Amino acid sequence: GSLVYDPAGPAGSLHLGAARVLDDNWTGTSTVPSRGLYPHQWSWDSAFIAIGLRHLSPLRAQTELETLLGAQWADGRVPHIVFNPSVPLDAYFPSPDFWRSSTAGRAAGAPRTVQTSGIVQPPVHALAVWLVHRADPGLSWARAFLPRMYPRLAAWHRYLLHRRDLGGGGLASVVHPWEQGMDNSPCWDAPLSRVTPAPARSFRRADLDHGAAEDRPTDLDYGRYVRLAADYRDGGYADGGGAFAVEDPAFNALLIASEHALACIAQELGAAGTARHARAERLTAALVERLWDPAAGMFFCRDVHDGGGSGAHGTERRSRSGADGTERHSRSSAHGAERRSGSGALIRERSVAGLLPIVLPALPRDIAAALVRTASGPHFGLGGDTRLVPSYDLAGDAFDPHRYWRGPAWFNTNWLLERGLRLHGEHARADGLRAALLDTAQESGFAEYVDPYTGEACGALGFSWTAALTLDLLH
Ligand code: 9YW
Repeated sequence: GSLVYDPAGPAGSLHLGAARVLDDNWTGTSTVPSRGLYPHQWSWDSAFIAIGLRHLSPLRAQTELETLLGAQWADGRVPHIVFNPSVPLDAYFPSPDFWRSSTAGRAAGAPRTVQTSGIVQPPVHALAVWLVHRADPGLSWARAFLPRMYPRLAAWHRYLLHRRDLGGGGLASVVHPWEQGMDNSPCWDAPLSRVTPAPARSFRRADLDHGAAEDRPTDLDYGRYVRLAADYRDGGYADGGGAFAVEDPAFNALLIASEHALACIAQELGAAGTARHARAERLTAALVERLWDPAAGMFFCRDVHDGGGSGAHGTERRSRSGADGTERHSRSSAHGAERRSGSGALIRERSVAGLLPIVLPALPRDIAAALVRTASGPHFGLGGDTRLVPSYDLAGDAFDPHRYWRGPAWFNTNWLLERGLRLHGEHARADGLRAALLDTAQESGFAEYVDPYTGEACGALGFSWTAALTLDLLH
């Protein structure tokens, strides 16, 4: 059944608990994802946070997004981290002295006054701006929120659709695993295997001061993340030359959902939104054309730089990492010939990212229905074996229920699934997922991620987007 808001009842205490997390994590101009682990402002976190904050304080929600978009680069990119200058450099790695945005990013138009990273995160921002506006249109108009945000959001989408169409098929590519937001997803194992790791002694991981090593990415993963980011920086953050380029279904679905939101914002501002809605529909068609796999009943990533070697003869797969971070490599050709269209090859790993296009209104009905079947089947267990949908295939070789994006369930991806199920008329499944999200948020202390079977808390507690999306589900 649905929870009825009652300040004295269990939903009321959940509401208060979520509000307290967001208050504790508020800095005055934005919200940190987690006090200990992530002490700066993160891009897609802020979008999800604003979506929940609008129910508590529309002013704070607007400010959150204004702070983030205030750090936008002149080329349109919205950086994945905006650094808080009062936090010590060694509190988080990679720190501002690694990214060197104001010097290395000068040609790309990095801001002079604020330090940021040089990579991006999924573009949930136009959707967030639209939802925040709708929560209090009076305040929004009084502060000219939409007129100020619209040109920035339009430039952000322009950057992604023009500078990041590295595959030439109309979709945006990510150039680093951190950009897609699911840092150590098994989807990246094959494309990352071509990257020479930076030596472990050349950097110090601050994340291990806060999180259990067996719940986090391995040192080998980090070496490759550092190499890719350093090469991008040393090339002045120019796009097109990097070793890693992947078209991801979640990143692109969020871009398309945001393009629909941008159409609504344009209409609200008195312009015609039709061209943007039409573009979102064309992008939905491109997503299906390039990333949909009918046999698997889900979307896969496309490895733009896979020249065919591993694709034709089997993809390199990495088996579950041991607690000590050791890895074994094996070749597998179980899936046979790769389907190709244009550049690159599909990465046949089942990630929750491949279900998230369910948020798209223009998705063909048969594809939406297939996604619901896949989510409810043995690989993801929605409404069956799992409490919440895992980040990665329950039956996959690399599945690990506690290691970050290699199996645990996350609240943002489950919140997106809940929205998508509702959008496509799957109300009973959406209600079940909503109830499971609320219970798990409460029991886990607003954990960063949880064991998908048991709901056991992993990572940081008092995590901002978990609290924010809980609030959104309560309203
Ligand atoms: C890191 C802040 C970020 C999220 C990412 C998540 C993690 C940062 O935390 O990345 O240091 O690994 O993977 O999605 O935005 O919450």
